[in-house]
Amino acid sequence: PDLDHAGCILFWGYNPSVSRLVHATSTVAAVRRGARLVVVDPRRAGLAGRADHWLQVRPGTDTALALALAHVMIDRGWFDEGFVRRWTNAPLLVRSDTGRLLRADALSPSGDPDSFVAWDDVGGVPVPYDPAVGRLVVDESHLALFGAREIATTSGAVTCAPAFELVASQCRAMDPAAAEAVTGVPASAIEATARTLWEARPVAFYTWSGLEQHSNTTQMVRAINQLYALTGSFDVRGGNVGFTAVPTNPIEGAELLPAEQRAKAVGVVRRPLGPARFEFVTGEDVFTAALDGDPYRVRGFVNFGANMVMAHGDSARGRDALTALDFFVHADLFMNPTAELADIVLPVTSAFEAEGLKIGFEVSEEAQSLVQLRRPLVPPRGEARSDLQIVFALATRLGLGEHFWDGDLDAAFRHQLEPSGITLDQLRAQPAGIRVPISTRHRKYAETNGDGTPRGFRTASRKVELYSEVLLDHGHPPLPEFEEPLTSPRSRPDLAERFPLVLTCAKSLHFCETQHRNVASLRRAAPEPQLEIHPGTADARGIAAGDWVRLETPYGSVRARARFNTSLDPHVVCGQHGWWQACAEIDLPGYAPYGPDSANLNLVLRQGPSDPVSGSSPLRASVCNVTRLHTAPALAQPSGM
Ligand SMILES: Nc1nc2c(c(=O)[nH]1)N[C@H]1C(S)=C(S)[C@@H](COP(=O)(O)OP(=O)(O)OC[C@H]3O[C@@H](n4cnc5c(=O)[nH]c(N)nc54)[C@H](O)[C@@H]3O)O[C@H]1N2
Ligand SMILES: Nc1nc2c(c(=O)[nH]1)N[C@H]1C(S)=C(S)[C@@H](COP(=O)(O)OP(=O)(O)OC[C@H]3O[C@@H](n4cnc5c(=O)[nH]c(N)nc54)[C@H](O)[C@@H]3O)O[C@H]1N2
Ligand SMILES: [Mo]
Repeated sequence: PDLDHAGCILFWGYNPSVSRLVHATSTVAAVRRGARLVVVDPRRAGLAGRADHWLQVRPGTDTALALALAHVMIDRGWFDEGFVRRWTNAPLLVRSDTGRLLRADALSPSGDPDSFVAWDDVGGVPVPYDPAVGRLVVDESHLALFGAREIATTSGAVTCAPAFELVASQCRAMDPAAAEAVTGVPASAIEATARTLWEARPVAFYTWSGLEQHSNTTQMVRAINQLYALTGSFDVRGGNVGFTAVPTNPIEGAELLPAEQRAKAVGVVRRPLGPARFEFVTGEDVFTAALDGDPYRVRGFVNFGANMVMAHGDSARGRDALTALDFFVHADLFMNPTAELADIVLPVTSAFEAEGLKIGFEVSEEAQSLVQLRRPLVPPRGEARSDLQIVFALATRLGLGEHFWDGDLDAAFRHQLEPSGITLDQLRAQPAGIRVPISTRHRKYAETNGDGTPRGFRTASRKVELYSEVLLDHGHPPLPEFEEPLTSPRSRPDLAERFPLVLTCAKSLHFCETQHRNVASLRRAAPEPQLEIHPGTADARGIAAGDWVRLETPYGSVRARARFNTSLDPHVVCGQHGWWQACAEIDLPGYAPYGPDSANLNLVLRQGPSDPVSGSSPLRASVCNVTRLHTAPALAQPSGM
């Protein structure tokens, strides 16, 4: 998000006041200069208090809200028609018989099977769109966006409609009144927000964890991106901009992985469009592979600092999965509950004990131009080595030295930096970093390739695919549609009586994820795990502010201290994950990762039912209940960590 130039900032499931202060600072400055701010969050957290519109959405129902906003914008004509016609697949015709996009070879035997078809409203004829050329033969302003037509195909008449007609009717079904019933956000607030998004363009938006941990995350994020496409703000100044990167040599080695190895990625069969496509695996798929041998038994695991059992849903299953491995190596700074399960623990240096090269800092053009080689501030302790040193040493011993500069880290850095024009020696001499002049280019999709065709987007149609044939072909809805979160009281009426509340979670200001509870200065500020709860909800359960409570889900219970939050919906509570570590210095206890006295939120959450496209786990919209804990908790003693 180009916050410095945005007319309107939209934060959706993102609280930079906790998670990314540089974004929060820029946003406050933007608001001061008159930018509008929209925050979508079940909690009135951070900048929500300063927002023009704070939309208090019920956890996991964000798709409905995005569809309703899009409906208002389409209905009022508040959308960037030029962008939608020219750069999205909105005008391309969709066949009502198959749901697929109409191809030119359906119109005549000589038609190109790779060309799509739009309807020319001026000429009254179908016109082909060849993605290889990237332009139509008629001006885009002639194309129909609405309505349905009988199109004569080689196999008879087929009713076809422009993709945008289908988008519009899908959104119409979730008008503000319908969305209010689903999300809890008043229809009037939806109308007013749609107006702001349109009138205060360009819109810069950001989403993060609030939307990542749901059973319907993919469609949710698609719905928001669809809304964003309507604003036409993509890659314009003040919108979401692909800032130019300092030129470097690629070092990922993606080309070294042969296709037959890629095909073995755990999860690629179940979710071919998901993370496995990019050589990532989900925790759920790793645990299933290790425990059930599906798709094959994972036997070995090398883990650089992921606290798997604490960070993923179903911690006990995570422990079983890691225990089932033949060989498990974990590299970390601390003996966390995951490291405890490893055969070998490799001690790593902290960021302050090793050199770190960072090329570009993402958040703005200025930040992107900075290259820094941060020097170690203190020498490493004991046998600790940096992650890179460990990787390079392992690779060399495995006979892969030729791909790792024979273990020479400096040589690797030099290679990476070469196109930047900056040398390693210059960086070592200037630890504050060196700026490489870069200039931001906007609307790069409209630039021309060497062959004269427009660059467009990296999709089959080279357009923003509002209507996704790729998803359709994989058995998913081609347009974003609302699905109730699969673990909520509404989707699980069988559980709703015992577990009437919705549990979500958020990051802690003081700690990063499962870390840092051992740091006295931080732990003093946040000594115990907290559960945010509405005072009325607490009162009905005999809970006073600061009481220890038992948070129950169908899978068990964990403890936390009640913290009252009057701005919460009375049906929603918000927990914190990551509590296990003790702080010996100020004598504050640790908490068992498993068992009845645990404070580990992920012990009582599950990895499924996960998002069918991405595999995202439903950690943020779970049925739960809260009761008062009457007995003093028996806590683990502070250990030396
Ligand atoms: N201090 C600190 N900073 C961090 C981290 C940390 O642990 N501590 N972690 C880092 C990491 S790894 C990440 S990924 C980022 C994440 O950064 P953020 O995305 O900002 O993290 P969260 O606070 O988890 O979630 C953001 C907001 O989403 C809201 N939310 C919860 N459920 C829903 C929902 O269903 N819909 C919507 N719209 N909102 C919802 C929460 O109330 C919260 O205010 O932060 C990074 N920065
Ligand atoms: N319920 C619930 N679960 C969540 C989340 C949530 O919001 N709610 N958030 C999710 C998110 S967004 C994320 S990113 C994950 C985070 O989960 P993890 O990836 O496990 O992240 P951390 O707990 O920050 O760090 C794990 C370990 O890394 C070690 N470490 C720190 N620095 C280094 C280093 O330089 N090298 C090495 N090798 N190790 C290091 C730390 O000591 C720590 O033990 O958790 C996820 N789990
Ligand atoms: Mo994260």
